[in-house]
Amino acid sequence: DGSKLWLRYQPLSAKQVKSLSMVISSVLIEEPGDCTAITELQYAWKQLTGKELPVAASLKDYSLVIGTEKSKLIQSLGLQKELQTLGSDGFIIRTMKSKGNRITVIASKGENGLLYAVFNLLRNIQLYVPSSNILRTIQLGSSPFTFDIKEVPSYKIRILNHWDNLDGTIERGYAGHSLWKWDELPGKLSPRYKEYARANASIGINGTVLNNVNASPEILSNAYLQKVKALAEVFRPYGIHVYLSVNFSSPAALGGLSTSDPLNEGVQQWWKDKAKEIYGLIPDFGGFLVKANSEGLPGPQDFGRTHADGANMLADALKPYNGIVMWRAFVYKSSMEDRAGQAYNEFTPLDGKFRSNVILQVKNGPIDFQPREPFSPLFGAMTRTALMPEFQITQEYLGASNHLVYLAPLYKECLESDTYCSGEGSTVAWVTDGKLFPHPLTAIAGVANIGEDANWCGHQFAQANWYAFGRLAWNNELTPEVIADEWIKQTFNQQKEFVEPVKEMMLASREAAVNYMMPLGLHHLFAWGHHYGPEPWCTVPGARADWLPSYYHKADTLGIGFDRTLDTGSKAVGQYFVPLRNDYNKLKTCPEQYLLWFHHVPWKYKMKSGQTLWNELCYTYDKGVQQVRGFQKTWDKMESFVDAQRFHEVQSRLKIQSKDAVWWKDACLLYFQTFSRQPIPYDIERPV
Ligand code: GCW
Repeated sequence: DGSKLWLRYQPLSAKQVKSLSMVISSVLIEEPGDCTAITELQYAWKQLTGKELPVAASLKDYSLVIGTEKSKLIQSLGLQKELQTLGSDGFIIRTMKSKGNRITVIASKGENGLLYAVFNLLRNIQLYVPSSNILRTIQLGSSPFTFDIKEVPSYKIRILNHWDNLDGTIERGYAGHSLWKWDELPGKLSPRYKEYARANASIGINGTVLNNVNASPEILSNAYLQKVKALAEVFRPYGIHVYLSVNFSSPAALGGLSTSDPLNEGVQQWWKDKAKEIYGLIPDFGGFLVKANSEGLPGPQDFGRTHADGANMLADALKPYNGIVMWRAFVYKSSMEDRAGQAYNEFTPLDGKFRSNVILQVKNGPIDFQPREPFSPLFGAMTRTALMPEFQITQEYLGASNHLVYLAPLYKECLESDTYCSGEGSTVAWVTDGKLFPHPLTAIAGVANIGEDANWCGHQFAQANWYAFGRLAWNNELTPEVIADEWIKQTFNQQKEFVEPVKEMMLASREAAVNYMMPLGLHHLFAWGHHYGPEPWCTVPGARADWLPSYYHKADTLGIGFDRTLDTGSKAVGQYFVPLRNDYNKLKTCPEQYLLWFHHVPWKYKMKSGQTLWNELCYTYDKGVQQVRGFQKTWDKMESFVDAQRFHEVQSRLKIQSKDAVWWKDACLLYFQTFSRQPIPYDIERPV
């Protein structure tokens, strides 16, 4: 079953255990003594080899030496200076010689680093321990089966955002109800809390926002803070800090004040008192996440103040305790202004006005977690403000937990996008991870896809998206290929006949979803409210225009697409740096994957393939359908490699996905055909 996620530690073969014992045969730990890293190491070792790893009293051949910079042994190995460069979470795993002994050293500055190192070591052992007697070099070392690993995470804060409500439901959650049993807390602790913390620590996640950004003021009541404290205590040994989403009107709604104006002294004091109360209970509390003046939520603008006024007031309250504010830039109003350009227009004038413990949390694209969007132009545009990317792991716009869509390619596409803000090479990754602008804060957030389903994420393959987010947050240079490979091998098995086709399927799956849902830059063709299926024709009397698909596709008899160009359109393209601005602005140079995002294009426009736009749309939708049928065939062949439960679960969901893909194709093509007035080519699977 899927409950163990990627932490299955399947037993190594006798040969593998033998080769491993030629590298590590005992463990020696001086400082910090008892710690989660050691518990995890021993647990996994037993699973992998069938035996405990003997604890040595002194250094000998094949010792695994573990310690922080405080350890005398680590100091005697001359690693101290190097450890200073690793920050609190970084680590070294290195094979060395000491007094004639061949040893492996795991060292870090703080205890969290050791935890990440142990999980790294265990991953390497599982993925690369040679199955023959011939010892091999793993990672970067030069002698046989040598470790020479030094890692420092890309982002200081690697955080999940749970959109979990206090009544146990999850906004956009597709894996059952919330893991957090608010009614049982703080008295009763579900065993899954610890499992959750372990899983996160194993991929380097070090923070979690427990509650929905559409936040209930109640979360800050003392009764709830006691519950939060109980969770924080379970998470602490795994290096996970707890954060909360807060409602900006809490002083009025919860505290009974007459206002929540951030410049009001009573309001400021209320937040200061609240911070004191929180830190009295949870000394390592991380801070607040705030959705303000967005989708009807309260915020500083209700009082004629700016986002900076609001964020800074909270930041000042948290500052004495080293807490931070993650202030979301996901704002848009029902107005004549193009929604895609609104966040940029609202936030860029505030650049430089935020406190140093404020970070702006920016969704990867300018609209809303669509199957494909260009990156948000805010990245690179605010050089004096710390910015963090927000990705969605839960598949609100990607088939919920019915569709197999591996999201590492989507995350990576954004991180790798060149903003050109400081010339070529100014990628979103570099803009946000501190390489280009030295902000004291760096962070990255993922909206969690976790619920109380036995397999945690609804779809077995949705676990890969949680895994991929964590791995990219740790190292934004990893490739989707490497991450998929790691995940498949740990979650299923290492047989090449399984790993290769399944990896190929995963890597193709995001593009397939784009193809059958909204190719060529189309966006937001989703059904009203639930965002699962297609409804490009949707009309709702009295509804906001920007909540209807017609706002985004703008199909008419002349063509289709949103004109965001400088001359005839909304001008939102002007928010990108040169050369993107010019490239996107011109029909001829705009990448076709963003064509209908930036342009209203005639149906008969000639695409690079030589096809008309209309035909290209038809072929691309059809391609998406055929890709999913291909995934079904691939998976069917995997039956003998997987346990029956997981095999059937995935198989049945792929059936739904392929039916849905046809539904998307037929719905969109038949609807758009009423405008294009062109025939659907005979060589595609035609609507029935
Ligand atoms: O797109 C919207 C989602 C909302 C969500 C919002 C946000 C939490 O449909 O459900 O609210 O994004 O990110 O704040």
